[in-house]
Amino acid sequence: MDRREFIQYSSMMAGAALIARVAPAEARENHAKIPHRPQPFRKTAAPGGQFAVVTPNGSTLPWNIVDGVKVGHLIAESIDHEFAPGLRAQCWGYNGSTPGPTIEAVEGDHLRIYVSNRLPEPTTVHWHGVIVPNGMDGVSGLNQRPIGVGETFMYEFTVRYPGTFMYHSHFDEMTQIALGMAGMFIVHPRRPRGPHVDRDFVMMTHEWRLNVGARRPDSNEMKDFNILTFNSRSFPGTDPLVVGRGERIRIRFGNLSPMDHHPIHIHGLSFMLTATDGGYIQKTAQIPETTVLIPTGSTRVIEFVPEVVGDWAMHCHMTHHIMTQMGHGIPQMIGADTRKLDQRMQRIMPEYMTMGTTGMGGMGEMEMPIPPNSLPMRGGQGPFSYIDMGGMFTVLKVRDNPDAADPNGWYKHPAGTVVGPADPARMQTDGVVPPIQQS
Ligand SMILES: [Cu+2]
Repeated sequence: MDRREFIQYSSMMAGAALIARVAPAEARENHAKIPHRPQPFRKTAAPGGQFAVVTPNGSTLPWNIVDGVKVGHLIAESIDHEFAPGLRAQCWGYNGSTPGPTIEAVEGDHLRIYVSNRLPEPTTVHWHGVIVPNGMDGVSGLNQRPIGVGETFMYEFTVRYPGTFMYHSHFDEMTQIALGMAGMFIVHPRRPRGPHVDRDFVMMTHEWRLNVGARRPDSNEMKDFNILTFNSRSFPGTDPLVVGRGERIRIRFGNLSPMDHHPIHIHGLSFMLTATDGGYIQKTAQIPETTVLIPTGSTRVIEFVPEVVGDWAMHCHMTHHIMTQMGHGIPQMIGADTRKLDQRMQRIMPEYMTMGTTGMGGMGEMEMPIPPNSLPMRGGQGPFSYIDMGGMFTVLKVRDNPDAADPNGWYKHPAGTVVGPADPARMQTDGVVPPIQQS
């Protein structure tokens, strides 16, 4: 870091220390408890007792049945979207949300989907992975003329194959997808395949660039994304997934991020990769994993039976994808000797202390003031202390009685099952000598 940047950084931190002293209450407000909405009660949605999919933080497109045809209506429009409490932006989506409502159908259904365009520019909808007549595929210029501002087009097709698909704009893709014009498209098989699944979740991953203070994500960004989301929500704004021990759980991931793939890791279990947007994987070819890579423009379906109750982390394993806005572009300070600087600064600001010299842990929870409409660098409050992950992070809550469980509640550990400071007497018995602390 050059001298000018260093002074800039230090004064930013100094300013932070100063304001933190003045307004701790407001700062705390930004880390307020997140009200998690309960997941809708499971209902069967397809033949063979197949349960409806649940889109955490999202919804499912309602159908009108007209002469045996499932009729739906997507409205492409600008929306005021909340990524997490404290951060809103003007995004584009469908029917008031991003991702748009999950489309859920059954193999063989005949669908008629109206698309109305309330955006300031044309649009189309492409049914990603769904095999449709060529003129219904939605690629602007290639398969249709774009849907003009204020127009409504009618897509109509039969869903011939079951699977986990997506839908998204195929006009001005870079802008419209980056602003949130995407959704999941699930087709249940007419006859259930494989073991019966008790809960079926839909999680769309996405990435955004939202400059601090801006009201609209920057759709021109190519590589430096600072809001990472499951179903367009960033932790601590993500709903947890509440499941039962011994139940068979399916999670269908999709990725329409502009540029990045997301390796999604789940703690406390291993799962099988059972399908992609190209179809089902033969049982003998399924792969056991604890992390599944969701390439952009793809879906990946996993199934598992959790054996161990508890609160298990589920997150993208790219460490910059579990950070939020304020965690980027900060100079490396670890090991810097700032005593002289601190002394000088303290003459004018007695509380001044340069931060980050021992690492960045806990910085998300410090009562540093953050600009209005922004997220701290990471994290949210956990049952023990601050959770140092934000962004593409949520919690899989495995319970013995999931339907009665409080989605806001944390797992209550049986006595003696939580790690803590070692007993010196036991250490001595075990021959463990504590290292001398370096200062
Ligand atoms: Cu990621």
